[in-house]
Amino acid sequence: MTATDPGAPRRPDGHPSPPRDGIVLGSCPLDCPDGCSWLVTVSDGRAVRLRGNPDHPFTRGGLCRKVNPWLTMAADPSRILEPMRRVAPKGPGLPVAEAFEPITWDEALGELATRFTDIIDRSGPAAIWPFAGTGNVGFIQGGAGPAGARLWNHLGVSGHQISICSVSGHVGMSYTTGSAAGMDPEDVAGAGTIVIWGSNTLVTNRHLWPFIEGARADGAPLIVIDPVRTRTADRADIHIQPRVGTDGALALGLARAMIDAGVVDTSFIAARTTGYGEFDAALRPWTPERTAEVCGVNPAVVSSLARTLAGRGPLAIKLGQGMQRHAGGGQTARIVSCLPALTGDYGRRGGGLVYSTADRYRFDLEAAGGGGVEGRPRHLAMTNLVANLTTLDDPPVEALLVHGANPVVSNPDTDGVRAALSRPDLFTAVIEVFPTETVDYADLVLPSTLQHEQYEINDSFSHLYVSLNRPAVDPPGQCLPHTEIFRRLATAMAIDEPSLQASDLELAAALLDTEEYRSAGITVEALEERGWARLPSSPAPWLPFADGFPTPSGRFEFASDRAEREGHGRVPTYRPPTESGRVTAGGPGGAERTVYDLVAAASDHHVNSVFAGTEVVRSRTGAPPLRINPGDAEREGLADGDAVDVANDRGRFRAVVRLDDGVGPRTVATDKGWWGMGVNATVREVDSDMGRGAVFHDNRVWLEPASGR
Ligand SMILES: Nc1nc2c(c(=O)[nH]1)N[C@H]1C(S)=C(S)[C@@H](COP(=O)(O)OP(=O)(O)OC[C@H]3O[C@@H](n4cnc5c(=O)[nH]c(N)nc54)[C@H](O)[C@@H]3O)O[C@H]1N2
Ligand SMILES: Nc1nc2c(c(=O)[nH]1)N[C@H]1C(S)=C(S)[C@@H](COP(=O)(O)OP(=O)(O)OC[C@H]3O[C@@H](n4cnc5c(=O)[nH]c(N)nc54)[C@H](O)[C@@H]3O)O[C@H]1N2
Ligand code: SF4
Ligand SMILES: [Mo]
Repeated sequence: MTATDPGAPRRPDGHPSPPRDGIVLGSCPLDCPDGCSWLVTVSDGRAVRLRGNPDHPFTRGGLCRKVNPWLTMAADPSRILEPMRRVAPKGPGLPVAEAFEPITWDEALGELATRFTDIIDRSGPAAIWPFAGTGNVGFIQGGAGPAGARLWNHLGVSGHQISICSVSGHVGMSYTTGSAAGMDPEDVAGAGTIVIWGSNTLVTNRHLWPFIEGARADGAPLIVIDPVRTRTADRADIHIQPRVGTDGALALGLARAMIDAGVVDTSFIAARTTGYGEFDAALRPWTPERTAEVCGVNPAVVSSLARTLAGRGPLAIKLGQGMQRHAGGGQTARIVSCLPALTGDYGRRGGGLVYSTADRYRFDLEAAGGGGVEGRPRHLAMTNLVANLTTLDDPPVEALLVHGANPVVSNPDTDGVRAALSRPDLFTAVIEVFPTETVDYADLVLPSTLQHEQYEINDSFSHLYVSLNRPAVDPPGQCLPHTEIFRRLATAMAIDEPSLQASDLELAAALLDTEEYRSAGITVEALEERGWARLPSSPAPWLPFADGFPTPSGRFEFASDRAEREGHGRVPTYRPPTESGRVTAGGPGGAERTVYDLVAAASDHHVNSVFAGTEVVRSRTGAPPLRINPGDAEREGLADGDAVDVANDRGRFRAVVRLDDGVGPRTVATDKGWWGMGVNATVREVDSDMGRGAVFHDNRVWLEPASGR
């Protein structure tokens, strides 16, 4: 690999300029479990090729169709290349060139500094809300890590909780196993039976697939539980299609059926778990018949699936993020996590649960972020954007600094988000790469670098390696990395605090400055050389619960005192979807209309809304689809290719009908992340049961032929 020349010219962010020719090691920063390691080929100072790292044990060479055209998308003609100030009213409709005027960095940061200083003097720092999303989940530039954290801690602004993705499942599992990291995903290759539960793994976690196929080659059956026959479900040996949001009931029914069939591991249960008797008692009402009725499946399916799960060990369950985006999402994850405890597979290699390995990384976030967030005046959840902007006082939010987030597309309640961002007394600065629908509401736009132009440390939530990404090329136009924007903002605010000027390398070194990383020799220098390293917290073979569970009792907790104290019951319980029972809704003119469960999950073409407005993606995607089963379409008088308005009493969006017999009855499916679609206009801004997660797939809609408007 090409080494950095210490005498090379410096970039605006203080890094030595990258070599003009060679191969530079990096990593994908997107919010995708796979956390790929990549190689950028640089020729004459230009990035000419991006490919997966063949030496990385999880990436194994290929990237994915979303990211393969990265370099072309990064050079899209719509890329924002200079700071801009609004000159037209906020809202959609105007091209960037008419809505904004270009300004210099000094002008932009001068204006931002004046605004922040005035707000702090008038209302206190809590009136400023740094709103970070998952556009880049790295630990230096990304929302997940300390981008800006030193400045925010110094100022004491409102804290920000990234609650939009997977928090409900994390909290749910914290009551049973004590950790969302249930096994090494690579060990799925040794599983005896595999369940993919509410995840479109082939599309959303494709680098796990070879490990799944490895187990299948040795005879492991693959069961997929999803209300939609996705590409992943299509490859399964058994596909179970429960009603949307009823997985908690299904898991309780399966648990009871396993116990009744006498196929549970009684010695594991006695030696390693607590609260089994209470759990068993709570399961009694969940007969196969009742379970089947709630979930809309055949009772025989429940009994036979229970036997299959306990049949050929060890049992590995890949739990999707999608299935916890429901009112009862936390409880569902909690219940499903009980199944490998019943089969005694948490102690066995190849068994357990795959959800997220993120908490194995154990970076020193406090050192890198200049302290913890405890000192912040309040903590605002990303998923409560509308409520936080419209109901908070003492003080109200007066300024938003958005980065790596696109709330007009990604947050629930699109109409509410638009109205809240239009508040005349709200100042909004957006650090972006592209002119998103959120940029339509920005007062100031600051141009950001992309991963191959910046320095970054990355984790993954599906493997156990840390990655370091070196800048391969200089930034285009006037784009700057987040870190440099925050350093310059501190200077513009006349804050004389040396730690706010720390370089990216110093921030990286601070993250890795723990006993665990030091003693394993994992330093910035070592990572710059190789690009990635196995986590010292989890050396292979990694059996997370071999020495006990990180719960208060040290055992797997079927019953939990802490869950009871925190209002979630001692034993897991089923919480039905928010809108269950609503089979018709009042349409226009008071007419009763059939309602459908709407699932808007990952698209094959983009990760959330990142790059979704580029020419490459637009040329591949056409119009947003609404997939519906032919029987339901016929009843609605809809044919393939018809435009349809999808609506409920919260909002509406337009899509094109795609007949798909893999979509269950009274269910419709589309994708998240489309630009200009507005699917989340129909989603409620309401907290799930645990961790303030969103309820994207807990949503009922009716259909109207688009010609009706
Ligand atoms: N290609 C691509 N990959 C991605 C992403 C992307 O946008 N595009 N996004 C990334 C991100 S941010 C995340 S968090 C992950 C998420 O990836 P996944 O964990 O796969 O989650 P989703 O895509 O939300 O939904 C997965 C599946 O859950 C199903 N589902 C919905 N409701 C229910 C239910 O009630 N029960 C059951 N059993 N299934 C249900 C949907 O039909 C869908 O097939 O993927 C990441 N990877
Ligand atoms: N209906 C429905 N809605 C969903 C979901 C669902 O399943 N269904 N899933 C939810 C999930 S799992 C998630 S994680 C959220 C994601 O929601 P958000 O956190 O809002 O993430 P994105 O929509 O991907 O927007 C990220 C923005 O970051 C920008 N960006 C990318 N890289 C960089 C960078 O390096 N620097 C800067 N400054 N900007 C960058 C992109 O251009 C993009 O506009 O969406 C949620 N929304
Ligand atoms: S989006 Fe996921 S699969 Fe694609 S390159 Fe990035 S980490 Fe790998
Ligand atoms: Mo996510």
